[in-house]
Amino acid sequence: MTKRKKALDPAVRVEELRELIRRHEHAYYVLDEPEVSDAEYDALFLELRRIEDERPDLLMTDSPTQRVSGEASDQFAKVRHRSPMLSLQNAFDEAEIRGFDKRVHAAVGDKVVYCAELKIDGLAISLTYAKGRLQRAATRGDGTTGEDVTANVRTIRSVPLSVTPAKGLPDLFEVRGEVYFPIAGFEKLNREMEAASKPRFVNPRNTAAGSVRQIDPNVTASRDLQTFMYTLDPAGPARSQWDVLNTLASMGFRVNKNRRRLDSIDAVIEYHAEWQRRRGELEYEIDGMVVKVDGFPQQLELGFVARSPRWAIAFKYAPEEAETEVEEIACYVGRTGVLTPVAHVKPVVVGGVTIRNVTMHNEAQVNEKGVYVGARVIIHRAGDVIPEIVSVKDPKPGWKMPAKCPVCGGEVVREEPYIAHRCINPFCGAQRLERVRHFAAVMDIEGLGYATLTQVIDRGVVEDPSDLYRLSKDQVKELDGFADKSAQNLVDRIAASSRPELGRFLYALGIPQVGQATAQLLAADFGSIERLRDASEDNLRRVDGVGPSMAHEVHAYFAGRGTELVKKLLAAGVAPQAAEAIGDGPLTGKTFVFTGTLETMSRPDAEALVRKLGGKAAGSVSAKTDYVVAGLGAGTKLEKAQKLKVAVLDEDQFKALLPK
Ligand code: 0OX
Repeated sequence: MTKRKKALDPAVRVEELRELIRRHEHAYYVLDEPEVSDAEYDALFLELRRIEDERPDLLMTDSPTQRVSGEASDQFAKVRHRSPMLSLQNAFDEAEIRGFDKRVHAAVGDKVVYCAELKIDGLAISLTYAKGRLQRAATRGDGTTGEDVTANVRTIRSVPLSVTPAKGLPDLFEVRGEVYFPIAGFEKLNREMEAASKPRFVNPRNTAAGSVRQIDPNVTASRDLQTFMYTLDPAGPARSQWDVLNTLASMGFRVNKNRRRLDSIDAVIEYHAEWQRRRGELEYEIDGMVVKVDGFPQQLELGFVARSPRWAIAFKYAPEEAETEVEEIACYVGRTGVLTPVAHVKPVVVGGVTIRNVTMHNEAQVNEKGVYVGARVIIHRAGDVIPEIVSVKDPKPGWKMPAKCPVCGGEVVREEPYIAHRCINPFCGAQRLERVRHFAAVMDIEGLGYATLTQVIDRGVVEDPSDLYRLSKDQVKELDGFADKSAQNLVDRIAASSRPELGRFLYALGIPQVGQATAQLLAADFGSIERLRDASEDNLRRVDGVGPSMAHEVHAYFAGRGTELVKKLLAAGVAPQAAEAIGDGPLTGKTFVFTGTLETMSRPDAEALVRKLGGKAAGSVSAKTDYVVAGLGAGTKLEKAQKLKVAVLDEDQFKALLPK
């Protein structure tokens, strides 16, 4: 029956299809809640395009098929904004935001409600609608005059090409907001650039701006840009900023859901701090919070200074990117002898922290980025993430790892197929120091930092971790920074660590490729250090979660230096406690992987809990994983879980699985 209707009345069917497609695009791109599968959507789209091809008379510019038009102007026309696009004053700390609040109260009296929005680090755009149709999209430009980027902005799927204006809006109205590049899309684009040996894009903001100013709208369309809208002019039925946001959402614009109406500056400060902590969860970058006096009557009373409203302020977060200069590229030697290049840079504040050193992975990475001494570089650091050089002003490849170990002068080799360069001298002082430091850190021996370890190693009193247990109070007392009591305390703390759980002990040994999770698996499976030491490679390989190369490394470790070290540790009184065999419990048979930071417990504690309850805690996500528990800042493991369709739990859902 539908078929006949289609055939008989294309004009009706075209409208029906457009309506359906618009609804699905809104659900998908604006609400993030698709109602139909991609295939169903594609079928509708194709049907519409076929009819329009056959009946050009039915074609309309606001049809969903018309996001990319064939034509592109090679220059953007200048357009004058109907009213200037405002800029915002900034507050960089609590004192400044309190100053803003004081000024607001002084002008409008006691009762003020603020509308707090995340400040999207994108580029501002203006959309003009005439009789409900998108007529023009323009960049901010200098605030008075921008560029006409209509052809490009039309390709952004969350920008409605036509809308039903809210009651009370005139024929012509304007919507303003932000265009941004979602972080995942940005990273994907950079992976594609790298694969094509092209330079990476520096950051999502610049890339979004570049994408909107493309000559060819097809390029813009391929970039999957997104939007959040926040201004409606005139405001129609709205009486406050809060109303504006709701009105925009009801007309089909994409509006950020992370917004709040707050009745005190203390609440604003708290909300700002909350998003400073949580900013890593977002799929876009924010550089602060925009705090707006909510009510229009009060906004009117406050008015403007120059181009900035006195009723709004950007309450900023510390910038996450900064430019500086590379002064030296040094190499650090780790406990397995791997050399890691570190760029020493002119100190610069990024994300609120002073950065002096930026670690790179290996020689290949230094050269892919083109880092050299004297290079101007952009450094990025977000939240707790390790700082990284994201781009180099005038990149030059050609940096080389030293041929000799910078610490012991030993030979440096690169063993194919590994990318890393290693110092192969087992007596290298740096490796020794790092091995002992790793052991002390894993065994939780407080007060054994680099300063103390360097001294005991330089004096030759400590050669390997077992020597720690032979240190006397008198030997420690001789070291810088120790007196009688503190020396005794350190000796006591070392002695107190001598009955470690087997898994912790294995991890502390520093066996190549054996991280915390693998160490626990091995401990649970073999139950004693002796059984593990004597295990064959085949026997190791059969442990769930231990791959062939790991099994090889463990076996090689005990065939080499490992057995001797373990013997010395046992002789020095260290007695690893047999791990509790994985027993029965509420989590028996379930494998968990933790990623990101949990709020109420540490990751090792959460893993220990899983094991105690009969489950397994693994280090990486595979088809065998039952649950991925995602904390704050969860990254690639979460992506992998989604790809493999593994159940993802947040911290509360994880805790709900535990016995009360
Ligand atoms: C943003 C953002 C920028 C409009 C009128 C005064 C301030 N980057 O997310 N600007 C505004 O508001 C302007 N709100 C925002 N959320």
